[in-house]
Amino acid sequence: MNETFWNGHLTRRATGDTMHKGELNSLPYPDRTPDITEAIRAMYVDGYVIFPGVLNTNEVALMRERIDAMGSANDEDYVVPKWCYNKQIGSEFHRNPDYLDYIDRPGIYEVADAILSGPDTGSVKVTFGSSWVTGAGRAMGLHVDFLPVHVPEPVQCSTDFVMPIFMATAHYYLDHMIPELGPTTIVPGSHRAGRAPQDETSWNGIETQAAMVKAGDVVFFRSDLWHGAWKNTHPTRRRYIMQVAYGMGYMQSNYPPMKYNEMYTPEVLGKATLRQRRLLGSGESA
Ligand SMILES: O=C(O)CCC(=O)C(=O)O
Ligand SMILES: [Fe+2]
Repeated sequence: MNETFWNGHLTRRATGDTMHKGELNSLPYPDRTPDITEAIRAMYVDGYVIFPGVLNTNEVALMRERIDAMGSANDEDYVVPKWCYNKQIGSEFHRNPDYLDYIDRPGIYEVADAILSGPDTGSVKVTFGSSWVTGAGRAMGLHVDFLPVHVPEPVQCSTDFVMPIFMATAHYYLDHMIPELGPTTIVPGSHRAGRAPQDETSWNGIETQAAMVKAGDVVFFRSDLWHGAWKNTHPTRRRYIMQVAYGMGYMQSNYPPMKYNEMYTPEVLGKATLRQRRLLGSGESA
């Protein structure tokens, strides 16, 4: 057998079959908004935290309207043959001021800042975002989004090791989740595997569980946590989410950073606060 050189960087986000089968249990649902310290702790212990009721009913309706207005007016354009309805629109933070409403929500922003900013690695920034509507047939096996360093499990699980968080994503849910709508699935604590899932749906005896959230809730999770999505089997309804991904300052964003403000519309430049400008990569100090 050939010895192949591996430079240690992430190779695959998942390998083999990582789709949970059989019954699906729900993650514990919080009875209140976590305070910032609790939420930060949860990001290191569980790898995720649920913020209930981030958007109120009107804001949920507005976000759904905004998503419906995006992209092609022809719904058929998003029907992928032999798969599902899949409308995913990348967030144009530099063009559309509406996105500013969702990048620095109180509570979530402070947690993102605490886990991702560093004195020498730069302050937290928004790296990408998307609005995503998915219909019947859509499912996603467990995977990691980003894991820059594979860390052997015994090291990860030793009490004095802290794996930094390099990226974390906030999912805004715009439906009252039921299994048929394909909730996001999570294996709590699985970031401590230190690797991507391989033909498995549990870690350390902990099974895949569903985020049975309500419309307006946010799930914030680190990018090395094993997660996916349960299959949407609803005959008519589609699931609406908006993603806002945050990264450490060093990371590149997939939209033009605000230091190139000539690429920004006057509407975004006129509306953004200092905190929002920094999240969009203006390079200004606080
Ligand atoms: O749709 C979901 O609930 C999960 C999506 C996801 O994990 C991804 O796009 O990487
Ligand atoms: Fe993912």
